[in-house]
Amino acid sequence: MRLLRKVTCTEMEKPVGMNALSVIVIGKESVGKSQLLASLTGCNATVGNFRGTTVSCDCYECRGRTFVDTPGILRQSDSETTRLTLARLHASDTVMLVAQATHLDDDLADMLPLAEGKRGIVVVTFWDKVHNSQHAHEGLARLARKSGLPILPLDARQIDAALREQVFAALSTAQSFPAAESLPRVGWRIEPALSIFEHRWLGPILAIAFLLIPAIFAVYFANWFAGLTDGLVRHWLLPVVQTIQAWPIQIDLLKALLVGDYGLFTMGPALFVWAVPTVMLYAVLLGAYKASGLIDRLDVALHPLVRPLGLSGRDVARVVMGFGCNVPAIINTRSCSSCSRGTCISAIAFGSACSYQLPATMAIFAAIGQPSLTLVYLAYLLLTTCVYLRLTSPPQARSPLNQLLLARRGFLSWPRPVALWREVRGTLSQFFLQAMPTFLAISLLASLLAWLGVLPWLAAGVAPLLSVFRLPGEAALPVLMASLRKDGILLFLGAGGERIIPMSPIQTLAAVYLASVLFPCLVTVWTIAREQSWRFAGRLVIRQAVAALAFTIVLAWCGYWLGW
Ligand SMILES: Nc1nc2c(ncn2[C@@H]2O[C@H](COP(=O)(O)OP(=O)(O)OP(=O)(O)O)[C@@H](O)[C@H]2O)c(=O)[nH]1
Ligand SMILES: [Mg+2]
Repeated sequence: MRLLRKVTCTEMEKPVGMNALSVIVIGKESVGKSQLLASLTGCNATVGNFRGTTVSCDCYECRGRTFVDTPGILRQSDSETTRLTLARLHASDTVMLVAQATHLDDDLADMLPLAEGKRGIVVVTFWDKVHNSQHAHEGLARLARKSGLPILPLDARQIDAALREQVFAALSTAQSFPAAESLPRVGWRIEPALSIFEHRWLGPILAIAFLLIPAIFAVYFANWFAGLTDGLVRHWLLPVVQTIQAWPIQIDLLKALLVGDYGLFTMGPALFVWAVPTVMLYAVLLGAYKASGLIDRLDVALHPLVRPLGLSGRDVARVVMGFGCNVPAIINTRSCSSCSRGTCISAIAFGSACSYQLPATMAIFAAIGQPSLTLVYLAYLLLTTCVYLRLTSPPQARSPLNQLLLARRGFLSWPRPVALWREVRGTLSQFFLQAMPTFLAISLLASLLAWLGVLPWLAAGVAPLLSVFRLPGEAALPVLMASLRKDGILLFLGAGGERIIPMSPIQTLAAVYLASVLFPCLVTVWTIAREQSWRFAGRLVIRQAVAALAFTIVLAWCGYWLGW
């Protein structure tokens, strides 16, 4: 089948309602809207067994129709995604209402009022979970008769040619949605089986263990991979670097940008040796959690633990996602409630040690012969992130009245390779297409600042202040560089990779901690400003810097008094 074309359809810029052949696909979270579109039309919609997988209205053209895939609606939520979907819905006329067969009465009662008066059809997904009994078919037939609507039960993952034709035919005979109260109820409700994650004590313990697995894997995998490839990559690049270094002095700036101390070829290998494998590993592991629906269970189990920090259980997955790359994680906060979204963004900016930050940190500790300091660093990062959130989150976000907003418990399933690949591809494309170009621009900016002498000049100004943290003045440059790009932490080793700043283990720990949390990297700041506002980003940066300075003083002096 011909692949459907994804068309630009950002936010509210295109009035969908003006196109008579446009179809808006709405439904609660995780009812299978994107899967339905993918199977129906061959498009690459983002599908995942994870609430809030679709975070923007995405449009696809197929057979002369424009399908608008929307983020799931959570009636009680004021999330950005729910607001976006409702606004889209009001601007459109043909609606494909997707309801989950297992909770058909609830879905219709909640969703029909939103579509009332518009024309459309009802697609009932997860039909495979309903016993294909005569009773079920009679229930649906009664519903179709009373409502006058085309109602199509199906398994959205398996749509054959005949079923596809039925759906398209139904769309061309779309009818007006009646009032929900006028419809009979089918009378069944099917809940997924309870799992160990619902156990009062074991649930949270297991959930924490599952969330730590990606970090532990990332630490070992990144170390192993870097050990294997670092020398090789630098060896391959050597002839290029030597050629550029031999260029005439007149193109000094270009040389600085490419092979200077902070140039693309000098620091670039770290990107491919450390960051890319870590991002990929996170994408695969989290993708498996998401595609199986496990992450939802983890969110529910962790909600009581993170609520006192101003986070909701739903936010935890985004914070973990930030360990791969902060950019997709921050974009994904769109489906957080507005009450906890700001706190979730703060948690990512402060506590999610991204794939540049964590491997660079590990490289420093490995170089001073203290690789186990990575665990101390992570423990202190976790502790201070919790304190920071507790102190800065709004009181209403910490209220015990804040219940976890989930329409229902999802079904667990083995992650199918195709679903896993979609997850991985989504994260990687956000990393390579959104984070990477900005990162490269920032790398060039950092080289330019270094070439102009601005960075060394600033570092010289900041150096004396570092005595407050018991750090040598030379640590100023890596700290400043890491404020622009997190792999700046590697400068504690010098450009050649050998350790040049003599510091004790506790000083190294304090220096690396300060460099990693003083400011979020520029790519993260830019993404936060785009998602929220420059004012929000500015306040977050100042707040984070104050907290980072205070936590570093505590670390440095406690370590000193304890004789570390
Ligand atoms: N068993 C079964 N699973 C389904 C069906 N439809 C979708 N799924 C699975 O349910 C999960 C959620 O599907 P999505 O298409 O991402 O749901 P969505 O409604 O787009 O979710 P959001 O965009 O997050 O609101 C995926 O793992 C799908 O493979 C179905 O008919 N039967
Ligand atoms: Mg979706």
